[in-house]
Amino acid sequence: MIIVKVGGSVFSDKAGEPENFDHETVGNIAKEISKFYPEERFIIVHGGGSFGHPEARKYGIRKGLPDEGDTARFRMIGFSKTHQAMLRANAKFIEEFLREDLPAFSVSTSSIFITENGDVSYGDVEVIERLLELKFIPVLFGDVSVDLAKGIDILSGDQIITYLAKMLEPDKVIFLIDVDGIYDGRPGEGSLVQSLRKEEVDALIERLHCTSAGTDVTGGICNKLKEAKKIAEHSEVWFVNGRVEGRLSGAIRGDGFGTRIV
Ligand code: ATP
Ligand code: IP8
Repeated sequence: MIIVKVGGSVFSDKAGEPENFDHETVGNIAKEISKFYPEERFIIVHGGGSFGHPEARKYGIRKGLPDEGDTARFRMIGFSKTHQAMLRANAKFIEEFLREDLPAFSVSTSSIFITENGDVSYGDVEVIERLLELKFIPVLFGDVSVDLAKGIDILSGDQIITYLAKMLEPDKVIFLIDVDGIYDGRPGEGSLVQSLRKEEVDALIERLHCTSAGTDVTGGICNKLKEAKKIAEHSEVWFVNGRVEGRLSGAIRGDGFGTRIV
């Protein structure tokens, strides 16, 4: 089984208009997956992109829920609105997969996970396991979450994958991002790291300037690397360019162009 994370920067322009969606790119991703399905099983997790991040930021969801008052009501409305924005992104994903005759099925993240300070503290993966047995392609997404410490928070798609990797031991986890892989430095400036051992990840994180860009509320590339290090305890991890046709197929086959963490 392979888990594919479709980054928000792949299916939308985070700096662009709210809720912009790149149908062509997601359609191509579905086409690539259809070449390997049903012999290979897949779980798809997509990020927030221009759907979840602007709403989460506007309503200060990561600050949690105060006991009462106007701010509490404001955040609760924002909690629901952020989730609705993610449901709209998710519906677009499912449509593109169905168009390719792939039985994608939406699994609402906030209904099966509870967090504590943004990390999964409880997750019910039973329905995901059953869907996989039945050859469905479960499609989860970065979402809002009920949080044991803060009342509410955001659960990043990257954190979801770490939990799923621990519970389901996939053969491979593939992160689709909008650049060719992980760079030792800024993308385009530093060199592309084609192969990395999990023991080398911390040193790379230290060398990078890890301020998250624009509207991102979940920590950008360094959060991804931190999670990738944990995931690498359970499976091989790839970072490839999700906007370039053929790169996902390469990572699925194992001879792809990008960054491989073992
Ligand atoms: P989302 O969190 O919405 O799902 P995402 O998974 O696409 O988004 P980002 O958090 O946007 O991922 O992180 C990917 C971005 O990180 C790329 O757009 C890339 O330009 C940027 N980036 C910054 N530094 C690096 C680096 N050293 N190597 C690779 N990408 C980097
Ligand atoms: O883009 C964030 O998920 P991510 C989800 O995978 C929201 O980090 C709602 C902002």
